[in-house]
Amino acid sequence: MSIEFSSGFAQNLKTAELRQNVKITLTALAHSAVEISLLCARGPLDTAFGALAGSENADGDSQKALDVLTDEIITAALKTVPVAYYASEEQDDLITLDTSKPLAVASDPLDGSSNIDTNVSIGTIFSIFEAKESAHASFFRPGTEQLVGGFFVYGPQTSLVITTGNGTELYVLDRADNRFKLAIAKMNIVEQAKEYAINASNFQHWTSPTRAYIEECQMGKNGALGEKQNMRWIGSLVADANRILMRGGIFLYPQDDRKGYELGRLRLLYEAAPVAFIIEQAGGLATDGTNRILDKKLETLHERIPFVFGSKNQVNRVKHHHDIKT
Ligand code: AFP
Repeated sequence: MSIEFSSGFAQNLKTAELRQNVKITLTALAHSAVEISLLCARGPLDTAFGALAGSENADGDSQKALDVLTDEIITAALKTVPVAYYASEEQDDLITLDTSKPLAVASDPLDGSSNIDTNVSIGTIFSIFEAKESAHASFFRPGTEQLVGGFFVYGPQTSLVITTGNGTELYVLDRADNRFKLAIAKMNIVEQAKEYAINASNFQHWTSPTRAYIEECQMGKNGALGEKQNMRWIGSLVADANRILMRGGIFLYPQDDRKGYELGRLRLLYEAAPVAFIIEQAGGLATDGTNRILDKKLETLHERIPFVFGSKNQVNRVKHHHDIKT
């Protein structure tokens, strides 16, 4: 298994040594992704599939057996590469692997896992930083300091969407020779599309700027947007993000007044920050409704953040509704 990196891949990273360490780490993650994709593809043929692990992760979500298994697969892979620290959605605390190594990796090993039984696309999200003097210092920093943001999608295609801050690339696993091959060298999100994604069942809990924007979408050609807007909600961040990268649109998981959702649902370190990096590098925007996600410094390991991303004009329209509210 290997990744056929593009000739320009990671050229913006400061040294050849750093580029090499990043490539080695990505290749190990890609090995894990192939293994995870095979587990997902076996579906209910595998007894562990979709079963509850009987535990909760640090965020209080119930863990599926596959959540735990994928975390073990990734931890084992990271032990073999130049990674000092690992932060996982599935672990309460940071994991120290080898303090002499130069990188730190954060990951949601199986995002969208509550969809496992339904056979829709799910994925692994990750972020790579340069390691600092401690595990804490390596992750408690703004997303602008990421070296790499990426996610694997386990769907009809097993793919890798990735950025090192030099544009966003798409690689697809060619199972004929077990290699991730470059499919799109420069992903480009259109500035305006006619699609929006939100879990509309939370309508009664939203703040007024979110309601105002979604009402505009629902009004279609009779509202301020002047055109019919289509809605999509997969409930799997990687799948919704992948669609927006391919054909534009907007994704919102805003804060709402349900207990525990005061900052939305998605986690900053291993969901919002890497996806925001990818989206910006593809020409889109990623905010918490108003402020740029990548400028937000991590304050608690599993903290959440309201997350709005996608086509520039649409994300700016959401900001407009927040600005006029304040
Ligand atoms: P799971 O990993 O528990 O399935 O959560 C998926 C997720 O974090 C993200 O991938 C989705 O966008 C979001 O939750 C869906 O949340 P709702 O179920 O509240 O719509």
